[in-house]
Amino acid sequence: MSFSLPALPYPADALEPHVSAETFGFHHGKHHKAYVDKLNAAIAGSGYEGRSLEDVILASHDAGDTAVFNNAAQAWNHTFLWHSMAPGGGGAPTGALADAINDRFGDLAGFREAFKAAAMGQFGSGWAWLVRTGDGLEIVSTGNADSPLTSGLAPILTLDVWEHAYYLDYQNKRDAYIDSFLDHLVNWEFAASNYEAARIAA
Ligand code: MN3
Repeated sequence: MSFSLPALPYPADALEPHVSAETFGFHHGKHHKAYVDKLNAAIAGSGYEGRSLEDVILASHDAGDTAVFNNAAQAWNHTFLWHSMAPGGGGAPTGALADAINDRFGDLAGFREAFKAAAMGQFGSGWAWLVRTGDGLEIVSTGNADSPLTSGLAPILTLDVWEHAYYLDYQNKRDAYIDSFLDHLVNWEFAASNYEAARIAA
């Protein structure tokens, strides 16, 4: 049994003009697909076959199997990214997640500033994340394929800051891409469900 490329949770043009269908054609149809295909090739006939994607990420990280880890983590990160965005997204969180954001960052503007700083500050390729720690929220960035899962952190929300995520729509303007994500795309319902699941697990 092998991993398959999940469908986007919305049509490829649903996030226009903030993320174009052309970007999704490459980012989902080529990049994400390549991570899944390379992962399947790398684990064929190995002890990783038949395990969950999360298990493969953690086990390959522990074992130092870089090719398996990089493709497994990138497969997971991209699926999480698609769900971190939604048509008509942005706006403000509600409920327990909103309370936790206010506790940690003062207010939504404080969260926005800290998230943007992490996404801008990631040198080269990587990811910005809102994560649940043992007792609260934190913003972290990871390089290349790296995942908060290997640090025992529960992802709540992510943004891909590899150039392939934004170059067609924003060229070198990573700051404008991050602003679009925060203003128009964040899927706060997805974030709230991840926060609640992590709260129960903690
Ligand atoms: Mn990407």
